[in-house]
Amino acid sequence: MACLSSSQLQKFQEDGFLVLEGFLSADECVVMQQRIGELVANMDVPLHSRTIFSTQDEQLKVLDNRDYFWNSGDKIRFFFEKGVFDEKGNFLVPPEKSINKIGHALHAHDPVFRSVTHSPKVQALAKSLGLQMPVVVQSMYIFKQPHLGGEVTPHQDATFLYTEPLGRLLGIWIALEDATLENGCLWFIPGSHTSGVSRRLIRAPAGSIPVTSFLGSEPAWDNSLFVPTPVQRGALILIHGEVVHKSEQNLSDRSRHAYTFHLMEALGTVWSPENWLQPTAELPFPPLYI
Ligand code: AKG
Repeated sequence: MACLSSSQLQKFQEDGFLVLEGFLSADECVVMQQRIGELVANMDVPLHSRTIFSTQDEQLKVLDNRDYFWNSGDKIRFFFEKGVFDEKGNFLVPPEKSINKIGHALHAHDPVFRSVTHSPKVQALAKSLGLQMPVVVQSMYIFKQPHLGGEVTPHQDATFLYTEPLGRLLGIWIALEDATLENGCLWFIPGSHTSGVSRRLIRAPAGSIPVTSFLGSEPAWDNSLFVPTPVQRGALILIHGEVVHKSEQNLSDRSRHAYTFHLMEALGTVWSPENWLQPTAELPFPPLYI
């Protein structure tokens, strides 16, 4: 299952994404969801760090304590949906229904997510894609909460995780619950990964405000070009770093949990020193093959 056939490889090269249904079993999904339940039950986010993650008005809009987000690359941190706090930062909805995502180093610090990320199945998949020295650059658990889960506006992942040369970034997105048209499945523009990157998020030198800015702008993509990609629980979607994709708001009463992480082929690749996310002394990007 984890080894791609030549027709799957060809489809990935043509479309810039590929669905692998049944990559994980329902039981494997439940283990991750239960672990997230424990992390959320023990979550302690100080009032001043209650940070809203939204891609609605701009791709990355962080309110309140910006450092809480920008320094989360080597930590496990919690980010919230819009409208879940009162003006003092108290929860207006149950905390477990308020989280947009957890990021960005579950793969390094949590044993359950480390084990899935480095599992033999994922390693075999990376090998069949020809990756020689893949490293894990980040991970996220995305909740897409019922009624509250915000949209993720059209983007290319390399906008945020830029490499030279391009073409070295791969997203692995695993549905832990069925992802449907109603609860906010992913949508892709097939073949949109071949024309470079429209914009880049650049980290400003330390101490500067704003902390980041965009070079270039996201084109106004024609909505009719996007193809919905509903998948069942346990499906894995391979996402080329430059393919344009999005997900819509979840207006349904069912959540759409997903675990996602990004790999970079480190051989012959330069990770941009201007990326918001940088390897740190505490957490250099871990090799996938361990
Ligand atoms: C990303 O992580 O780049 C995504 O686009 C994920 C969007 C989603 O899970 O809704």
